[in-house]
Amino acid sequence: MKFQKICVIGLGYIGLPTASTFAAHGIKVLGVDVSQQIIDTLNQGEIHIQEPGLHEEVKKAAESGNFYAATQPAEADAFIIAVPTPFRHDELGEHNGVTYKLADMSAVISAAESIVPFLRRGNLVILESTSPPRTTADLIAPILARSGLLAGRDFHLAYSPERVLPGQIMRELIENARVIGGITPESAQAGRDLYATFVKGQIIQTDSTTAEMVKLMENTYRDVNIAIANEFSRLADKFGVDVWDAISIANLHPRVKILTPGPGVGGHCISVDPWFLVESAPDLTPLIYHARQVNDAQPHFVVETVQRALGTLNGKKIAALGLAYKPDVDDLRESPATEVVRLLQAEGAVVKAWEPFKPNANLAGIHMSPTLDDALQDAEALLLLVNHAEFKQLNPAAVAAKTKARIVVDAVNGWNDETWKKAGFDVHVLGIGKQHH
Ligand code: SAJ
Repeated sequence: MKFQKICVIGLGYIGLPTASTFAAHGIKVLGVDVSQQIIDTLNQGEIHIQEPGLHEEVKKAAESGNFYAATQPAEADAFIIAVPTPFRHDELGEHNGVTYKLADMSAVISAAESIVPFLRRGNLVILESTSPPRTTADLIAPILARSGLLAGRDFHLAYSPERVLPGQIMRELIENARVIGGITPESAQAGRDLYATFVKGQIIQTDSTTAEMVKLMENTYRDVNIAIANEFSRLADKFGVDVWDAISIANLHPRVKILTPGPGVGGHCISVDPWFLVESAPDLTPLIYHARQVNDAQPHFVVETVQRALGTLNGKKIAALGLAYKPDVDDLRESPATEVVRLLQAEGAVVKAWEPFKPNANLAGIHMSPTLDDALQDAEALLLLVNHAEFKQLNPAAVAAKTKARIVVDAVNGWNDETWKKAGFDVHVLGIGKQHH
C-alpha cells in the first residue's frame, strides 16, 4: 500500500515525533491536537515539549511544507491515533477486596470518533496509544463502524505500540523493532507498509490483541523488576547492607540483572500501564498489583530515610533537588519526587524544590526555587531526588559555601559520598543500612 497523506491525532511526546519523522521522509502529514495553542506553536515551527532533536525535525517538517497542524482531521490515506491513556482520577475499580486504577480511554474514544466522518474505503487506521487488551477489536472497530465501513473488510485497522524511551525518542523511533498487530493479516501488512517509510528496526506483524499485550508486558516487566530492586533497598536498610554494593555483586551472576532502586516509579507509562492488566483481569494479576503497590509506596521509604537523617521533619528546611520522573527529562508526570516533597511537607518540613529542566513548574502546593542557589540558601538538608547529569557534576565544596546545610540525603545514589563527606557533609544514601554510617 502507498501513502501520500497521513493524519496523526495527538501531538504529544509520541505523536509529534512520529508526525515530524513521517514528514521528514516525504509524506504529507496533518497533525491534529485539541489544543489551539499547541497548533499555533507548531505551525510557527516551534515546539511545546522538550526532546533532544525534536525541534530541528519539526522546524524542517514545517519549512518543507510536509507538515501542517490543525484542530480537526481531514481525509487521508492513513490515520494514526497517539493520544494519552492516563488513569482515571475520578473512580477506582474494585474486585474481591482489591482496588485498582482504571484506564481513562476518553481521549482514544474522541480521537476515533473524530476520524469517522473522514474514513474512506481502503484507508488504514493505527492505534498507538497504550491500551488494555482487546481495545482495538472491541472499542475502536465498533466506533469506526459508525462510518458504515467495516474494519478488516473495507479499511485496515491495526495496533502498533510506541516503544521509545523519552530522551532517546528520535533515534529509537527509527531504530527500535516495531510491532504491528492487525485486525486481519492484511491490516498488519498495510501497517508495515506505512512504518517501513522510516523504521530501520525489525517490523513484526501479528494480531492486534497480541500487540496490545506485548506493549503492556514490556512495561509491566520493567515495573516488577524495579519493584524488587526497591524492596531490596528496604531489606538492605534493615540488615545494615549497602544495597548498591549488593546489587553490583549480584549482577556479576551471568543470569541476574537487578535494576536500580530509587524514590519510586514515575512517568506516564510504567507507573500506569500495569494497571491496564490488573483492570482487565484482577484475579490473574496479584504479582503485578503488588509490584505497583511496592513502587507507589517507595516515596514513603525516602521520607523515612530523611526523617532518620534529620531526627525530626517538623519545621526542617529541605532543598529538594530534582522533580522530574527520571534523569535528564523535563517531564514531571506521576513523578515520585513530587510525591516525596508532598509527604515531607505533610510531616511539617518546609521544602524548596529546584528542577533545572522546569524551574517554573506549577505544581499545587510545591514551592519552586527559581535557581539552585535559592533552594540551597536557607536549607538545613539537601535531598537528591533525580540523578540529573547537572547534579552529578556539582562540586560539593562549592555547594558547601552556598548553604549552611551539612546533611545530604541521596535517594538515587547519584553522588560520590566520599567527596561530599570531605566537603563536610553527613551523607545518607537510600538503601544503605544504618550500621554503615
Ligand atoms: N526507574 C527506576 N529504576 C530503574 C529504571 C527506572 O527506579 O532501574 C524509574 C525511573 O526513574 C522512572 C521510571 O522508573 O521513574 C520509568 O523510567 P524508565 O526509564 O524505565 O521508562 P519510561 O517510562 O521513561 O519509558 C518506558 C520504556 N519502556 C521500557 O523500557 C520497557 C519505553 O521503552 C516505553 O516506550 C515507554 O515506557 C512507554 O511510553 O511506554
